[in-house]
Order: sequence, then C-alpha cells, then structure tokens
Amino acid sequence: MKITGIELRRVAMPLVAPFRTSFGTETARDILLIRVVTPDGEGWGECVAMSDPLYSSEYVDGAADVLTRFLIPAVTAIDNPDASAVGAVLGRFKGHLMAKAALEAAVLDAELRAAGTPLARYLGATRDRVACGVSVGIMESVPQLLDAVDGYLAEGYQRIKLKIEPGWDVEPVRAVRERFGDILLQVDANAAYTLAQARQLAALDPFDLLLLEQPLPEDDVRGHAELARMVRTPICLDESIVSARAAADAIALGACRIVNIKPGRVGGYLEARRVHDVCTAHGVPVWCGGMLETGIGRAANLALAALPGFVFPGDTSASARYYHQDITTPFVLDDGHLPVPAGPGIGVEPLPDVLDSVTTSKQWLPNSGG
Ligand code: OSB
Ligand code: MG
Repeated sequence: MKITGIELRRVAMPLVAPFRTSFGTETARDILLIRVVTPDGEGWGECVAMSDPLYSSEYVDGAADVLTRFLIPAVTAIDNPDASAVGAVLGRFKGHLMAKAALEAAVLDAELRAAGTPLARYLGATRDRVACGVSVGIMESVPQLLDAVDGYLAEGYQRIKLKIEPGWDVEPVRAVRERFGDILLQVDANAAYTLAQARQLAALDPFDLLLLEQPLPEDDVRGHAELARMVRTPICLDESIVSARAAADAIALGACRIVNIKPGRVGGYLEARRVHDVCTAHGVPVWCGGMLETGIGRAANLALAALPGFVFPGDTSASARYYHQDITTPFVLDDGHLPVPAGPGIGVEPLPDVLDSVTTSKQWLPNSGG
C-alpha cells in the first residue's frame, strides 16, 4: 500500500462529567487522531495518550512529537507498508507504545478498507456484539456514587468498575454491594497502593469482586504475585501488561489471574491479539480496557473485544457515557451490548462537520518519498 501522506489532528472533547481516578481528574480529552491517506482511500487511528503522563509515561504532546520526528518518517520510508511492516520498522524505537499503536491502527484501517475486510474478521472475532461495562470514577460522596451507579445500571450496563484509592475503597464497595446486590462488580486502583497496604486490600475480600485491577505500580510485577497470595480477590493487571511477553511473564509469576487488554498500552491491535492469544493459551480470561476513546478508538476496541478470550464485559461503554457529541455516529447501548462494526476496516469514520468543529490543530505530513 502506498502512502500519499499522513495527517495529525488534535481534537478537544469535553467529557459529560469529570472522571476522577487515583492519578487525577479528567474534565476534557485532548486527543490526537491520525489519518493515513493512500491512493485507494484513507485510514484512521486514535492515540490514547492522555494530556499528562500520569497513567503511563506517555502524554499527547510527546506522542505527537515522536510521531512527527521518528515514527511517521520511518513508516513512509518503507516502500509498500502494511500494518505488520509498521510494527517491524517501529520496533527499533524504544517505548512510545501509544503513539506506535495509533499509527499502526491507521495503516491497518486503510489496508483493511482497501481490501474490504472488517477489522473484527481480520483479528479473528467470533461475536457480532459485545457485553459492556462501565468504569465509574471516584466521587465526592457515597450517595453521589450510588446515584451514578444506579443510572448506569438503569441504562443496562452489565458490569460496574469502581475506581479506588486509599481512603476510597472498602466504604464505596460495601455501599454499592449493599444497595445493588448481586451485580458484576470490580475495582481499579491505577497503581495507588503498596504491598504494605495488603491488609487494606484484603478487606475487599468479603465483597465477591470479579477482580482487583492494578493495585501496585506498573513495574512491580513480583509485588502483585506476592499480593495475590495475600488476598482472595483475583488480581487483574492493566498498566503492567505492556506486551505479550509481559503478559506471559506475569502469568508465569502468578501475578495475575485476569488481564485487561488495551491496544494502545501494548503498541497496537496486532500485539493486543498476541496478548489475547498468550492469555487464552494459559487459560487466563481477558477483557477490553478503555481510555475514554471517541468512536474511532471505540470501534476498533469493539472488534478486538469480540475475540473468544474476551470473557468479561469490557470498559467499552457507549458514546454517551463519555461525550455529548461523539465524532462518529454514536455507539448506543442495546440490551447491555454494543454492536461490533461490520463494515471494512474499523467500520466507522468521523462525521466531517463534527470533526471540524472540535479540531484544534491539523498538520499534514506529505510522503516526500512516495
Ligand atoms: O485504568 O482503566 C483505566 C481511563 C483512563 C485511563 C485509565 C483507565 C481508564 C478507565 C476508563 O478506567 C475506561 C473507559 O471507560 O474508557
Ligand atoms: Mg485500569
């Protein structure tokens, strides 16, 4: 596939409500979109790096910089790049997995659209709709949290994930369990605890949580293995799983019984599929995480979440959970599910007028060699 040029576009997307985690409060997203233009059409990728390096080391200005200086020139220098060639040529640059993932996704979308192949079919999906959960931020008070959870359950969400941190853990979990009974419930700490707080985390044991997501720092895989012997709730890793190899290592060490797969965090949809394959081979169930994506990233995540190893509902919520106005036709929850897009590539594209109305900057990088 020849590349004519690549456009980087920044969009400003206010969230419907502030989203608070142990690492900070998000009120709006500043999102980098990549559009790959070829003689046969185009392809879209969404970079999930956040404004500040608080969830991981990446941040959106850094992603734009590494893409412009290094990643895009390396890809346009290849003769006829396809998505697997993108992964190979970007491998020599260390880190920047979210930036790499977005570029690979855009190339893959262009390639699959040209071939008429849906991303879901290409990845090996076995479902045409996926069960959805919702990630609920840290709130000012327990009553406010109960209202939020009540609303999501009324909309049909099949699983509730509560963000926790020291000081906001047992009390909100108990309150949600008491009020809503036997729902699928899990928690996410975004690395806010240390192993010394294992007793506090074990206090969550009586509440029959599906899983405890990333309680300890990203690089503390052994700590998670030790913690797993001290708590009954299954440990799930998010931040620590940066590759299929990291997943294999974490599983071998006994650091997790469940894995959250985010394509951006592992460097792309191809590596995400390999993470899925490694986990499935070890009998470890996976689910699809989220990074507050627009419809572009969501469409691709839904394709991934339709693979057979994704046995738990993911953080693949409807457009309205995030944005009053999504940049694609909105994804709408139906009976607790979202449909897997069936069209070629990711199966959706931005609505031009909406996209223009939220765009804060654009940069066109022509392929000088092409
Ligand atoms: O840890 O899963 C996380 C959002 C931003 C950064 C990290 C995380 C999250 C979420 C929200 O939990 C998931 C979503 O609904 O997109
Ligand atoms: Mg998480």
